Amino acid sequence: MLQEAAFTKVKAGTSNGSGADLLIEALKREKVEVIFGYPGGAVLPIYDKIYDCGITHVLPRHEQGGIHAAEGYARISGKAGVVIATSGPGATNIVTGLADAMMDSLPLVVFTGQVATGVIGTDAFQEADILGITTPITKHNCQIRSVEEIPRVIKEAFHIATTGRPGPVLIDFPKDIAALIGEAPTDPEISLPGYQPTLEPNYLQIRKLAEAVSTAKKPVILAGAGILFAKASDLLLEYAEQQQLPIVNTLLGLGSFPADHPLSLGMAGMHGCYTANMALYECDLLINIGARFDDRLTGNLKHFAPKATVAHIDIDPAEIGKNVPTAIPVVGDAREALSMLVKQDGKTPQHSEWMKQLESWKKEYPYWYENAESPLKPQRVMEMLYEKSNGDGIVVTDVGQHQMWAAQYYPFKKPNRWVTSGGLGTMGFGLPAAVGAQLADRSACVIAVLGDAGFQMSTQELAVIKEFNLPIKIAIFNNRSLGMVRQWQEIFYEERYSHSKISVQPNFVKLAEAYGIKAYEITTESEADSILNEVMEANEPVLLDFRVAESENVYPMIAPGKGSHEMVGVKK
Ligand SMILES: Cc1ncc(C[n+]2csc(CCOP(=O)(O)OP(=O)(O)O)c2C)c(N)n1
Repeated sequence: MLQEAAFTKVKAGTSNGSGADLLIEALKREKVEVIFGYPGGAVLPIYDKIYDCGITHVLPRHEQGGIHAAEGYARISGKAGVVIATSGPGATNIVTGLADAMMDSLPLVVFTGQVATGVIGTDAFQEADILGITTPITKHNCQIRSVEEIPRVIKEAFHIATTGRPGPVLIDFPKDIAALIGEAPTDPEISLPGYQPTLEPNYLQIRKLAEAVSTAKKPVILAGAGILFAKASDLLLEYAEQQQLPIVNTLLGLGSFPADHPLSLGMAGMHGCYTANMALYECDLLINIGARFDDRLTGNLKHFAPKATVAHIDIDPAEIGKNVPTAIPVVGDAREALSMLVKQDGKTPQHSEWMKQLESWKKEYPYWYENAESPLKPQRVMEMLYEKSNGDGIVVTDVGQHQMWAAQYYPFKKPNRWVTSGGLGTMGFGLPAAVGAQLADRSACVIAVLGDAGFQMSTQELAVIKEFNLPIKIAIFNNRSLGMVRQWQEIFYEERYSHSKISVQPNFVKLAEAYGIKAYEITTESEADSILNEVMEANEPVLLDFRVAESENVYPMIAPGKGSHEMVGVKK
């Protein structure tokens, strides 16, 4: 029931206050520690309550930076990232981040301000139909219609964002409802009959899979980010060791299995390693756990895993059979599935020939490059970042060649040390995502690996890094070009470098210094060595402008339209 007079006779189990009060209360109930938000007219009633609410508020310098920071926070903390943006341009500025989070299954709860209910639909000042705009790129979205429903809608939003296959949820908040006084249940029941993710897999399907494993001669597990969301890395290790199953990782699944384990074959896909791609091509049983058979992983589907019986464990039934015909579908949570699999009896596979083959590929065809003192090789820089951070950093990347070198040359031994924009491939993601990652884990050594072009899409977030003294090591792989585009133009467009070389670039060292951040330009390996020794442990942000070779390409590579066995640039 709406009422104008506040704080009169509050019934047990109910709260009384403005819509904005109830929003803050609900966030506290969800134990939200940080809000990434940007104020404006439509969210002023909410910002008035944020002023002294006690929750850390981070003001990005662009709303897109705020939502990417929330994604980095969600990826590392395992909790939902919370974003607030005002109506109209504030809301439309977060659209890319929503699409990014949707593609990479990141849990976000996003609040947008909306014009007052009385003027919705009149093209009022700063009105945008954000529900219409974001319907295909959110897991769920809705508009608040009354004060009473606020606690329930917010509770549902956190539930939907973080359970099943995680994803972004958007709540549109009209300004008048944020200001209106009302009464609502403090901890309402939620009932979502249309949303009941299946967690426990069907036992018969698990039996079928266990039997397929016991008779396989060339089995392989493809481990995706679903393992990380399900916090199932320990069980993956136990199962892989029990059955002696080799593991291939997707880009987003890196870290779900220790890269230095003898059963690890490394990353597959367009720039994955020879062994992982060949294992997918030659295997007779492919067990996909929590990956979505993305085209950058599979290459041409006609040639993908042509000899394999495919099993696919996924919490999202829509993923199973979407791209690859699947003989053994298993719908459920990866942790539940693995805990059932480790308990199955049955012979372990007799596959010593296969294991020998994989071992010899690993030895013969590792990632490779030709080093030089100058110009500095980007692969060497990545190796040095690995060495100087003892392989224990959180690596956050932007999108492009540097992203692939980071995936290749920073072998993750633990889960949740890797933040990258995989599905959408969003330039401008890296720097703000590093902000969120560092806020999620204050003591970690966070390394932001960025291209010079992607860095320029979100440089304004240097201000946040300085403001919170986040000790992020910002490593720019500066090749004075849109490197990945340049590489494709070199290989597929007869070296016609159409708008991929950057002729005007700011001095990144001076730019960082303008924000009060220490910075170094680095041109040789020995310079890199001494500066990294000096700054890696620093308890303050540092920007490193690595002047890397301009025409270095990422290899191996599966060209578009080719199968995973048709890599070029493999070590001879
Ligand atoms: C927002 C956005 N625009 C365009 C692209 C297409 N794109 C992919 S990689 C790339 C070049 C990136 O250059 P840089 O940031 O310098 O990284 P590098 O490849 O040189 O390591 C471009 C333009 C994209 N992924 N995202």
